[in-house]
Amino acid sequence: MSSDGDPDRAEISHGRRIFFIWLIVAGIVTPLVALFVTPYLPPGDASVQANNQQGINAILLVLVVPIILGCVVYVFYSFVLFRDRGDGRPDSPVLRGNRRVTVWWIIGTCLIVAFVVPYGTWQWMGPGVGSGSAQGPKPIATPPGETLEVQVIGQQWQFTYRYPSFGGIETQELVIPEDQYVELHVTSLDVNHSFWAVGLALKADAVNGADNVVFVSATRAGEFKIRCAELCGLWHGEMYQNDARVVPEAEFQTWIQQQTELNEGLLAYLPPYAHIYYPQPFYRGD
Ligand SMILES: [Cu+2]
Repeated sequence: MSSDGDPDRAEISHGRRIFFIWLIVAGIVTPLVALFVTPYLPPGDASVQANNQQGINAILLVLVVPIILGCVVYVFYSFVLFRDRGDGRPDSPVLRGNRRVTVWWIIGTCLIVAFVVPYGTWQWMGPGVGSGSAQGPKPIATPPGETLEVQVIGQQWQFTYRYPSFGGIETQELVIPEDQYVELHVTSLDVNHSFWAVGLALKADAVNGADNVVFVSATRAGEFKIRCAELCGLWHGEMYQNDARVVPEAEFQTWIQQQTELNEGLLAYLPPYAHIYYPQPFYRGD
């Protein structure tokens, strides 16, 4: 019996051909993606955390490209060879209960998961200081050395910032020094907001009564954007700041000095610095 007449053999030879086509295509495309696409992945390299996340995105992309190509090669192969030729014959060998395919499928997915889980856990909890996501009030991954504490207060509909090491002053603008670990304590005065500085790879829920800590070390001076990433009411869309700044240490000292002077008359009206605030019930409807 020829291989055409034996469905098992036909299956195997199609499988081999698909495998070799995939091997060639993936062998060419994957290195090209790794070389020319991954350097341009978000969120860039404006902070240690952004750099870290870009590395994670690069690895995941390089992992997924051969998988996607496997699907694409299979589909195109089927379009060409398994189309209905109108001669009444079955259009392809039936693939049902194929142990070899099943076993390789299970081994392949297990290997990927066995790599991704420890890798992700390491990136999250390892000494590389997490990946820029918020960790609640007691962070597991903490950065090396001294940190500058800055509080982010979400409120309808803006973010304000307090600097406890400078008398707890409150500012409208977020300015942080470059090359220094900043410990952001994110909270809210009212509804849920989400503090999102995409360029620095930071995202933290701002929740009333909660102190959500996230660390960042900006690698170069420049401006970055802040958005509220949680629908928080009528003017949610207005909760953005296009010119939050990373500045050199000396410039930061000058700026914080100016802010301290601006705060002189204001400090008496501010509540003492705390990690959470509750709105006072000035009025409660009956
Ligand atoms: Cu908001």
